[in-house]
Amino acid sequence: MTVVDCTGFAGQLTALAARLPDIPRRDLHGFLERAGELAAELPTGLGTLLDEFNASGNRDGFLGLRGLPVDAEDGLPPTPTSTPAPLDRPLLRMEAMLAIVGRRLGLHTGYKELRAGTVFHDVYPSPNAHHLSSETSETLLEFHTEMAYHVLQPNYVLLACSRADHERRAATLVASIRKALPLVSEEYQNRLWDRPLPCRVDVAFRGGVADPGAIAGVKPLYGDVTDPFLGYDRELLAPADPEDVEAVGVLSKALDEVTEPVRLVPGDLLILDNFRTTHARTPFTPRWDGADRWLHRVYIRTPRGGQLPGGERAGDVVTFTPRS
Ligand SMILES: O=C(O)CCC(=O)C(=O)O
Ligand SMILES: [Fe+2]
Repeated sequence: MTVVDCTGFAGQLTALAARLPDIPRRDLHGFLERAGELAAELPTGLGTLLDEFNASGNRDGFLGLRGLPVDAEDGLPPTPTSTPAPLDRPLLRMEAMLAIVGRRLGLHTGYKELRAGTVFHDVYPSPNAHHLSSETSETLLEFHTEMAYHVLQPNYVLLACSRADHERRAATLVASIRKALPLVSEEYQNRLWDRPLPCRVDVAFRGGVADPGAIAGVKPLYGDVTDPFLGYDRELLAPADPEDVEAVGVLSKALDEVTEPVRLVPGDLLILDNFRTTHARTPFTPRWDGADRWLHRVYIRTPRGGQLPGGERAGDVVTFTPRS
């Protein structure tokens, strides 16, 4: 598993974070521009790791950073119960890490229809969450490639942890196509190759319609034949042709077989290669006591896969066009 101990960098990272504006949401473009400057000053060992991951990825499809500077439990506000965060909320340390690490990789992106187009998301359990929502807790959040159905799909999903669940039971599951592909026979690979399958979209992108159905087309495998990209969503992908159903079933099983669990603890930052993996989260039990699991999330776009057509800045908000 690709988890890197960053405790040795904590002093330098704390010093970098201190040079960021204290109220990130007041001028988010300015905040992320500053983060971009600081990203160039990351300790060489860490900066190089990020650059290498960005250039070629790895077999696991993720990079975990452990031991980053995090707010102490007694200095942390209660876990949120609503979204988006107030505009005047002071910068948290894990948000600072998402800003700087994210800028080393690419451009933070807001999605207009999702969480009011905000860029920094709080991920926390919510009672009665929709079963497809990151706010679920006692049910499994099934495998999904984030916004696989969106033309401007993010290249990376970054999750940073301020609080774990009380029992430290929740695991973020990651399945990598580089590991799963050899388990899929050539016949099924060919079936899934460059073939857009009907795909539903998440609730935020349904335009207020309860169920618009499969309005997108998602290719499970595409890109470079020897090192393909993956688009896989266990809930939303809706193949209709029996041969497609069978091939998706084989891919699905292969992904299960190579799944790696990551239990995020405070000070962890997980970088998911969203073009080569699918991710999930196992159940946990919230106590609704203000100290429930609390992650921070950002989406990063890079030039890979044509995700930056031109002229973008970190912090831009994009609108939905389904893949077809
Ligand atoms: O809670 C987690 O570990 C992951 C949730 C998730 O899939 C997300 O926030 O995108
Ligand atoms: Fe997700």
